[in-house]
Amino acid sequence: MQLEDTTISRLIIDTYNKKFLDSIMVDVALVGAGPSNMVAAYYLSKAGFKTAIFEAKLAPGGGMWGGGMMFNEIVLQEDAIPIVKELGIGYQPQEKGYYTLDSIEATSTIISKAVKAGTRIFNLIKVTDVLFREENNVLRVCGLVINWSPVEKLGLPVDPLSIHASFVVDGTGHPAEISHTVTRKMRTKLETETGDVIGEMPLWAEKGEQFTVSNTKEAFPGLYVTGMAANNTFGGPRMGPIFGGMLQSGKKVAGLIIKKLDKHGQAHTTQTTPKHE
Ligand code: 48F
Repeated sequence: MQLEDTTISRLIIDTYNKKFLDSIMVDVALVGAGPSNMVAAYYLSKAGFKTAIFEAKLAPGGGMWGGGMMFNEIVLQEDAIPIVKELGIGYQPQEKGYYTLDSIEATSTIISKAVKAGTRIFNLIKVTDVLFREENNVLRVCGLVINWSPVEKLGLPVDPLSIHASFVVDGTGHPAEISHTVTRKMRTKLETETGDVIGEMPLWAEKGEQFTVSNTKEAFPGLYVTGMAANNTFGGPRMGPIFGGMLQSGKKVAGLIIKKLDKHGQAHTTQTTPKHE
């Protein structure tokens, strides 16, 4: 077979454009490809909703690859094992209901499962802002404003593009970037105790894990928070390299959104993303 350079380029440009165009209106747009958002995306896609993740970095996976202090193993508690089993990640039972997972296997499997379920992951794209509209006298987040990460990094004066979504999920981890954007730019209050991003507390594994799941909820009409972004937004300790709460938070946020999408019949499309399973 003779290889033509221009055919290779055309195929890349053509297939990327189709994929991107098919994702400018989605049911759920998730910001950040960390473990919580990827688990959320897996369940949303599995339920048939059109789901896209926008990730600023080259590699999806967020803070899961590095385990604890670059020892690439993570710890999980018993409660999260059903999710690990469903995703097909290998795990080692240890003492007293603790489990360890190879962080490379865990991260790569979650990415693969989300994509194979139909999630589109767009890497190297930074979410810089949200779209908002007034619906029945209520302000609501209804999409994302995106740009290439290098454009943002270099500070180039290039205007962004927009994505419309029925729901947006802030899974940006510790910075809770989208919650901050909403309070800073929309000059409005979040559904937190103070109306603002409350802020993350120091490390306490047990409480951090509990809070990250209970803090997983709608922070503003149309905007949900998951993972560490939930603890920063609603206030709660960080938990360090134990990841059960992240997986449970992702599953919870997917369930909350699925209920709303089902109730309001808001799905833009039936899933048009090809499934690879
Ligand atoms: O931080 P991250 O892994 O989020 P998470 O799902 O998991 C937290 C754990 O990894 C760990 C922990 C558990 O003990 O505390 O930290 O809450 O992943 C967040 C992802 O969001 C991306 C970022 O590059 C990372 O991959 N991200 C952050 N801001 C943006 C973004 C943005 N504005 N646009 C696109 N991606």
